[in-house]
Order: sequence, then structure tokens, then C-alpha cells
Amino acid sequence: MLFQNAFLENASTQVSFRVQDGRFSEIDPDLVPLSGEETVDLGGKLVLPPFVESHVHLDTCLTAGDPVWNMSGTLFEGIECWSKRKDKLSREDIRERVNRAVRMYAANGVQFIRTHVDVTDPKLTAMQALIELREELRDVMEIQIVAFPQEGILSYPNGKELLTEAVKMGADCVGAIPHFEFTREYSVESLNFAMELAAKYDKLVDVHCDEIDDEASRGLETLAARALEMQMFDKVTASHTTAMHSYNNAYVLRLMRLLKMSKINFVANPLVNTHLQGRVDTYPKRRGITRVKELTAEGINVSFGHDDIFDPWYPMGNGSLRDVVFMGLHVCQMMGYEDIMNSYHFITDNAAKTLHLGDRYGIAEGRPASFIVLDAKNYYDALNQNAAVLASYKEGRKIAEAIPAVRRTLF
Ligand code: 17E
Ligand code: FE2
Repeated sequence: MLFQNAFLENASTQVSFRVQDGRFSEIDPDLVPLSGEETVDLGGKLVLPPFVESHVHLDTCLTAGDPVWNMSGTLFEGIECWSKRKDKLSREDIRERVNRAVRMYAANGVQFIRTHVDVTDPKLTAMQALIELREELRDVMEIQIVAFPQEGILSYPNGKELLTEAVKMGADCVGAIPHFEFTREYSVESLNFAMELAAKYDKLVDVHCDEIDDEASRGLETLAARALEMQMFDKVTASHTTAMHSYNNAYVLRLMRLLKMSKINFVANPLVNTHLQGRVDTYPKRRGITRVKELTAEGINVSFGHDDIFDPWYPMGNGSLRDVVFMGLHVCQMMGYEDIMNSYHFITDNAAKTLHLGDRYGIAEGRPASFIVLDAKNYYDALNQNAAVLASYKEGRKIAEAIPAVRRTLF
């Protein structure tokens, strides 16, 4: 099949590309149809690699207000609300909500998801359901599972055993939550435990790290030091790291050297953390986002995630990563022309690097023909106009499409 007249990423001239056996076989400005070959005219639209959701909680999605709403808007009340909802979890409940959320994501051009799944549940109901769903949805959505100890590894009964069991069941990554553990000593021990577990079972690591406005929350330095010393490097990801917003600059100067040496990845969640953080501030209120601009400038890999869709931590979300990028650029003050034009990297290549997708991802000859078509000519316009994802192709097969609404003025 030959696709013609596409602006690939933000190129200034159009190209064509051929898809054969589910892979990109040729990418060239001058391709002509072979005899009898099917052609698709992309009409000068933007083609990107698929969007990658590098941080979400699929097990909690679509539960806001059930059984109670988060009234304070804090992370901690969110955890309490979820704890109440957890009592009602069933396999069917999770299957129904995850199936809906995955379709919302697919309609918005997402083809890969890393989901955290709460394993502080003696029955591990969500873990079991997500492992089934990862298999069932494989052809349309690649799901990576983090065993996430929401209520702590050392501060929750049998936390270590539950985390270990979830890894044995087939989690792809090990999580931790140092800022929620009872003590600083538990925080350090929980990180050591998670890293040792990941090393033993050859898993990736993704920690909810320092998601708090406490400048003394310093799980990150422990995580990065272990990543370096255990040579786990970019297998390790630090999510949220909102305390870095509040660290003093002298400390960040020292920390940055370690972060670069450790080669770990970062995930910021701009929608959710601008909502959850700064809740105990008077005025001025902190924005509660990690130092994306400075980390990026140091060559450290940063991606953006949605984190939640309509759940105890975030009462909105429709599966579109566009709003995540839009908010991220605002709160990080990254609104230069090049910043805006290139901001899709936060939800494409950078996120793919965090998920270790390797050469299964990206638009290049020989790779799987997975790509999306946006209703704009470059990403600046796509972001600014909230362009629809006109089509999403996974390994050469169309899995989602949109017909944009027509809006007219009558004067
Ligand atoms: N749990 C947590 O600890 N932090 C979050 N941001 C979410 C769940 C969404
Ligand atoms: Fe999260």
C-alpha cells in the first residue's frame, strides 16, 4: 500500500511511503504506485509515530466520585478515596473500565501504554485483570504493567510479599512510592528493595518518586545512585519528582551531576500535578511540576503522561495527550517556537525510550508501519488547533479514524 503526500514529523516537504507486510518498506519523495497497488492520498497532513502514554493508572480510571469525591484535591485524599473504591474491585469492573479507557486512548492516536497497577491489595485483583487485558488487547494497544505499591512497600501489611508476587505474576516493571512510606528510613529501604527485586527478575523500574511539595523528600537521589551503582541506568524511571520543583538550586546543582551519570528517565504529569500540588500553600502557590526545562537542557530524557482519567486524583480526561502537552508547555514555560514545534517528542520518542520500545517504534524503513495522521501540517498547528487524529495505523492496519467536525460562522 502506498501513502502519498505526507509531512513526516515537521518536515518542510512532503514524502510518500510504502507499507508491505506490516512494515515501512520505502520512504521517499518520488515513489510511484506499482501496478494494482492501493494508494492513500494523505493530502499534505502531518504524519507522526504513534503517541505513547508513558504514565497512567488504568486500574483506577473512570471511577471519580465512586464512592466519594476527592474534596481537598490532594494526593493523600485521593489515596483514601481509592482505598474505599478498592474494596469493590472485581475482575469485571476492571475489564469494563480498562476496555473503555483503552478505546478512548486509541481514538486519540495512542498505541502504547505504561500503566501502574496498585498491588497493595491482598487479592491482587487489578493485577490479575490487567495481565489478561495486556494479552487480549495486544493487537491494538501494547500495554506495559508496573507493579505499583500505592500504600507503600514497608508501610502496608505484607507490602514486600505482594510486590514480589505481582512481579512473579508477570509485571513488566517494579514500582515504589518513597514519599508515602512512614519514615525516611522506610523510603530508602523501599527503594533498595524495589531495585533488588527488579534486578533479580530482570524488570524495568518506574517509581512514583517524591510526589510531594516537601523539599526534604529526596527519594530521587537514592534511586539515581542505585541505578548508577547497579548499572541499571535507563531501565529506571523517576515519575512525578514534583519535590524537585521545591529543591534549592544549590542542591539541584549537585543532584544534576548524579542524574546525568545515572541515565535514568523522567516522567512529568503536568495536568495532574498542577491540580494536586500546592494544596497546602497559601499565596504564592507552587505549580508542582518537576524541572522539565532544565532536565531537558542537560540531555536527560523526559516524557509527559496523563496519569489519570476521571478518577480520585483527577476529575477530567478524555484519552488525549494533547492537553497534557498543552498544559506542560504552559507550566514549564516552554513556549518558544522550537519548544512548541518539537513538543510532540514528550509523547512520542521520549516516551518510547522510557518504555524501551527500541526499533519496534519510529518511522523508518524496516520498522513496523505504526503511525498516525493528524489534521494539520505540522505539530505547532496540531497543538494549537487541537487537531483530530484522522487515522491511526498499527503495523499497517487501521485501528482508529476520525471525521473532523465542521464549524462555520454564519456572517
Ligand atoms: N497515585 C499516586 O500515588 N499518585 C498519583 N498521581 C496517582 C495515583 C494518580
Ligand atoms: Fe501516577
